[in-house]
Amino acid sequence: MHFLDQAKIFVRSGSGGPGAVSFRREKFIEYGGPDGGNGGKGGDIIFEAVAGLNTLIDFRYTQHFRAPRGHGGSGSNRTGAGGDDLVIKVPVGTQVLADDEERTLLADLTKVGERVVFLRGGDGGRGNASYKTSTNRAPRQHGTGWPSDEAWVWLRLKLLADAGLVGLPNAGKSTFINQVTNAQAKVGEYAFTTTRPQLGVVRHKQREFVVADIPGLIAGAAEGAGIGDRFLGHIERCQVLLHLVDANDADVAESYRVVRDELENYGGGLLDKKVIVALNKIDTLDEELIAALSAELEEASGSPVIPISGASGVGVDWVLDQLLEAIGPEAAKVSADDEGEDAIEWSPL
Ligand SMILES: Nc1nc2c(ncn2[C@@H]2O[C@H](COP(=O)(O)OP(=O)(O)OP(=O)(O)O)[C@@H](O)[C@H]2O)c(=O)[nH]1
Ligand SMILES: [Mg+2]
Repeated sequence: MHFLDQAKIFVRSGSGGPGAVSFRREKFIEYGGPDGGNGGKGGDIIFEAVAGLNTLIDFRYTQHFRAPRGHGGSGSNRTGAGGDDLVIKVPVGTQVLADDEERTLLADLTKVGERVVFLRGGDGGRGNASYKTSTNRAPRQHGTGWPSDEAWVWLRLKLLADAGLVGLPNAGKSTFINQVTNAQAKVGEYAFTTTRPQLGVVRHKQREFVVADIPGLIAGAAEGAGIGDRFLGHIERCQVLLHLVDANDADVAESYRVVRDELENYGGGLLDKKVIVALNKIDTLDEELIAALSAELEEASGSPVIPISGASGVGVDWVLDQLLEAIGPEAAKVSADDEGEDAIEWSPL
């Protein structure tokens, strides 16, 4: 199975229909004038962000999108019918990028219902009637219609999560998301159990926010080591990061720094985000060690450290409080009778 978070597609707007060459011929009217109508406009290519889509999987099966051309004009000054616009529905959080070296950002669809006219259809050509002048009363001239526009583009989906989980492989990220949401992320005692991002919705204190679990980071991830850093794009828009450090690591300060270094190498403002640091798996330690390791980690990170156990749930509410505070008013309110948890299924395929 492949994780599909980007797709390359071809789009082409419709060309304009040709203008008509036609002359009016009626019984008893001696000289009919030119009456060729204009061609219709070709269809636009429009991207629309819609709710209920979480992947770009559909674009694996359909890669070519062509809007219909405009119809030709006809006699009696009839304008040709326009080609229908082709609306391409994409998940919220989809970006449209040029197929060039820089992957120039061409469109960014961040809200449900947002529409971008990406390629305009060609205008219809003029019919011969519109070329009539005082000196040329019977023009045979007409426009052939404006050409269509086409492009290969990349679609890239960035998950829109409020909080992102980061840490080394095995830090307990997936266990944590399973504890606080009803996402069913795979947990394993080996590195890189998680190979694709997973979203879960947290409901806490009658508020709701989305957490993203991503694959673990290791030194050199920015250069492609491990699963690399390509999933970090998914947390670029998070309000806050939750950085989990496994208390059983040989050097928790070093574990912390390795991940911070990769965030820095990746860039994208990840290092400047609010971060909540938690010492995880404290169910395996005694009080004294927890205090000592927390102090070490506090010194390394320069921020308060919350000791937790994602597996047993100890300290988890405290973390959620902090996340909620960091996210602020963005976290939607839910009514009391709507308590319960949902997972947004990120289906890979
Ligand atoms: N004792 C204890 N073990 C934990 C805790 N959280 C996770 N584990 C174990 O640590 C291992 C790794 O957990 P995962 O949740 O898969 O870790 P991850 O950070 O998602 O790992 P990757 O997806 O590989 O990056 C598993 O064997 C878990 O059972 C915890 O709070 N306490
Ligand atoms: Mg995992």
